[in-house]
Amino acid sequence: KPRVFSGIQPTADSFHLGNYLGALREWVTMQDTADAFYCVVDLHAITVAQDPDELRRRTRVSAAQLLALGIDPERSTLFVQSHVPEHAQLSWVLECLTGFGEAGRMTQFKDKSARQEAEHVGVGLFTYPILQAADILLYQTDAVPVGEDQRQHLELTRNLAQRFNSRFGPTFALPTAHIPKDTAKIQDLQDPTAKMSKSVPAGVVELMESPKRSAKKIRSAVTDLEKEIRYDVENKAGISNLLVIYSALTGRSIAELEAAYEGKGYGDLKKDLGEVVVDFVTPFQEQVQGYLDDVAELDKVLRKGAEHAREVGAATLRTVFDRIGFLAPT
Ligand code: AQP
Repeated sequence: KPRVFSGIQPTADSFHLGNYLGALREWVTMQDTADAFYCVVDLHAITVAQDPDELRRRTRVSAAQLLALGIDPERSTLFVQSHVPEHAQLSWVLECLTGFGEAGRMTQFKDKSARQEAEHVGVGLFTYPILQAADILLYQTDAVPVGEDQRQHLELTRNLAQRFNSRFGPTFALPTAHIPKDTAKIQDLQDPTAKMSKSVPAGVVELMESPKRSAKKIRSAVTDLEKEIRYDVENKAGISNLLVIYSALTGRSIAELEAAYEGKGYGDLKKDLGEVVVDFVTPFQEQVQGYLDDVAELDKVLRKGAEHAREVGAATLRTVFDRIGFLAPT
């Protein structure tokens, strides 16, 4: 079975539709065919300031959302990143192999650091993609289900793996990005030329917010001045984004939706899509609450996941330490 790894940050009270359609939906599907490792990446979360109690709470809320979306801890390894110290240990080794200029070319760092005052930009935000490479390489990962925004980080991961392998001998599997064809980048509802992102929360549909609110956000999504419901990203970014979301949530093709809405107005499309979203999030939220009602069981699932992840990760790290010449502890 191929090995799959991916992670998500516990930095909000809710995942959003972009996270779900760009990545998490694939996580669930890939469990069937792969040996999957899925991680709530709390080490990544602290690259920007976090309130400790909130971070703890959001880590559990994140895990509960993953379970409610269908991650099955009997088939996949679900765990919290800080429970497996090997992530940080491998990250240090990889940092020492990364060029300063190479790290500086990461566009996500440029975007995220530009949004903050220079003195508040931590070194961790800069080295974040290297920790991400460590996350992936630690498990000898073959495929990484992520959204389009992670493509560059995956390239860095592959470069670091190749560099290590050629300098110290074959050690890491070379991972490929598994980016969905149709939903790689869900756009913001208020600015359909920008990625739906929790950092710029104008037009973000959160899976945990009140379903009514989600429907309202969809009804007030920015569209264009024409009338025709047609997929055309160049000229009709807003409508195209809504069609992508609609199609992904219902399994109806975009062509089928275009035909079904011929002669109808944007208002009809938005109202119907709002209902589709409500029907999706309502049972989801009930399930999340169910998992949060039994925190002891949730923590047990995460503990078991971390135990298994540590076994696999520690084996890789031992090889790495040996290859680079660290004296084995006796
Ligand atoms: N808009 C999106 N479309 C498709 N995929 C997306 N992802 C995020 N936004 C979109 C994918 O979700 C996964 C988890 O991402 P993360 O934990 O790194 O969260 P994030 O990237 O921090 O989420 P945001 O909302 O985009 O936050 P900021 O603005 O902080 O970067 C990843 O696989 C990601 O590709």
